[in-house]
Amino acid sequence: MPSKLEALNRWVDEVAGKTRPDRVHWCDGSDAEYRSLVDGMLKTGDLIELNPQTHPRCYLHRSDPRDVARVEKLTVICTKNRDDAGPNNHWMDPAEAHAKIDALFDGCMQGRTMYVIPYCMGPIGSPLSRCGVEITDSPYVVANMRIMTRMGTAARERIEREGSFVKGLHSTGELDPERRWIMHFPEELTIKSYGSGYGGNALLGKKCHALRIASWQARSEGWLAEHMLIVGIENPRHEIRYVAAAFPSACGKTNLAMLIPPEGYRRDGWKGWTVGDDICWMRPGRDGRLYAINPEAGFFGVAPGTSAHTNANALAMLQHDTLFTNVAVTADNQPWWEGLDGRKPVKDWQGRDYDPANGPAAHPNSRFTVRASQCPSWSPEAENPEGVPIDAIVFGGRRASLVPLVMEARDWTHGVLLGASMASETTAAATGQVGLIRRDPMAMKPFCGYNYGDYFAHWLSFDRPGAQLAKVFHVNWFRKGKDGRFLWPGFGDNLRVLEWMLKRVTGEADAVETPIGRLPRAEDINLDGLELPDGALDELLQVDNEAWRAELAAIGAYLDGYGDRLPEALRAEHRRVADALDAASSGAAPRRAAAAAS
Ligand code: OXD
Ligand code: MN
Repeated sequence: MPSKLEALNRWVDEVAGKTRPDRVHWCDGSDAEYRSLVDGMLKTGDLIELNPQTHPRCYLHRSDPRDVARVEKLTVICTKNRDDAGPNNHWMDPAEAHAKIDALFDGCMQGRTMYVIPYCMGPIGSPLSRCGVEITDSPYVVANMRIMTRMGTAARERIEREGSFVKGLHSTGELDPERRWIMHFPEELTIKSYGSGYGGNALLGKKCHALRIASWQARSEGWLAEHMLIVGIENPRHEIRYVAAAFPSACGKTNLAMLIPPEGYRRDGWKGWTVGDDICWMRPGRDGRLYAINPEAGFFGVAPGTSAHTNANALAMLQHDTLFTNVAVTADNQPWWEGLDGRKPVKDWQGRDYDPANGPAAHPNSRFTVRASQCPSWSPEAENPEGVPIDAIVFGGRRASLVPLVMEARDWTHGVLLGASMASETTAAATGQVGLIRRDPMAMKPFCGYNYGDYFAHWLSFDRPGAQLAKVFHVNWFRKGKDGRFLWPGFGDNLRVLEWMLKRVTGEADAVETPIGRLPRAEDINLDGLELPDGALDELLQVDNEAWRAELAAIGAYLDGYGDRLPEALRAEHRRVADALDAASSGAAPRRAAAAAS
């Protein structure tokens, strides 16, 4: 038998009986296996070799044009009790869901190979890691899983020792959008996905396991599974402090995770260390601090906008051993996307001769898959089985107006409210209209595997005796001026804001109390070497009480949607902020005159 774990063999047999593949292949995760998968896909045309001189061992995959992003409307959480999934999720009764999707799986792997992928999310030896097995008929999925997770023999052996694993069953089916589902059964630690080969729908270790199922597991086991990057910031004293930051999809998590300090900072000895760019699992350690691991081993990043200017670390890591999906190519067969450089592509993402009349050359959600260790700023601490201690938690959204550059929560409960109040403009990472404002608490709207009301209560529960919790902040890199241009340069210059936050952590910086949180004064942000338009920083740090009263009313209405499941402590915190805004509006305490906070 391929595995020593009877339950695993039984499940594999059962799936093979239903899907009827021609062959079953147990993945060992070896280089030779990866090479033979790639060779096979080069033969079938699933992969196209890119220029081997400029990009050795890099390949392009062109997906079905109807299969280019996560499909939230077909992503469902199947719990016995509908309220356990909550109004934040699409829900289906588990029995009905199994019946619907099992009918699609019936015989779907005939003529194909069925791959069994044992994988571990997180370092193999870490107590924070969790394992799963994905069964798929897509060699593209196997190759991506090899980059994104610790997969193969070592993961299988850990699963055999532990005796339990998350079950993920995937088939690309016919890639017909009308026959597509991404289903989660958290009570059974099971995922079933049919009809899509796109990363977020098909690499089941990522969004499906490491966020939707893991958030459920985390709640019952006392930890947090979050849509957050993890970055270490080293200061000139060689102290490294770790920040976990939640932003919705395609809002710059990868860039912040790979931050390159502005020149003056670099000269002074500042450095960024990348631990993770998308997912963070954290739990309190013995000293009461939160310790985090990145459960992934690779990056599945958005290509457009990545350049030597915006993310030189990413560009460096993409020069070899990378899978590209839906990018364009140049005349000499190099990968290309909008924002990369001034060259002209010759073929667009669908393989057509490039014609600007057809839209962007690279799909706006085109991606790269690359091993994390290829990143020049990769932190050796990412392999630490104990995780890294988190000093600051940052929430952020894409907001053209209202929301200041940065604010600090007065305490944990206020921090949970800041996270629960997050809203952002939608992006190309999911199908649907781009640029609409939607509420996206903790950037988990598409990923929280249970009722948000219970999730907020779970977050609040970390504030208990002995806890040494991180400070919580909210940022907005995307605020625009009246001329429609971004007021803040973003990218490496975000370190200027992180510096203030980390100095708040160590008690080396001041803040001003406002009804919505603590803000720096303009002079608290180091602008050395940065030309900002006159008045831009003042505008970025402005708090418009009247507009915020309207925002608080909208937040209150949104939170009310969680009814009885919304924790009373969060309701009370919302009332406290709303009252403070009312008092400030009636002229009691103009913000600039307020006392400095501790
Ligand atoms: C991602 C996403 O791919 O959030 O990380 O969509
Ligand atoms: Mn993401």
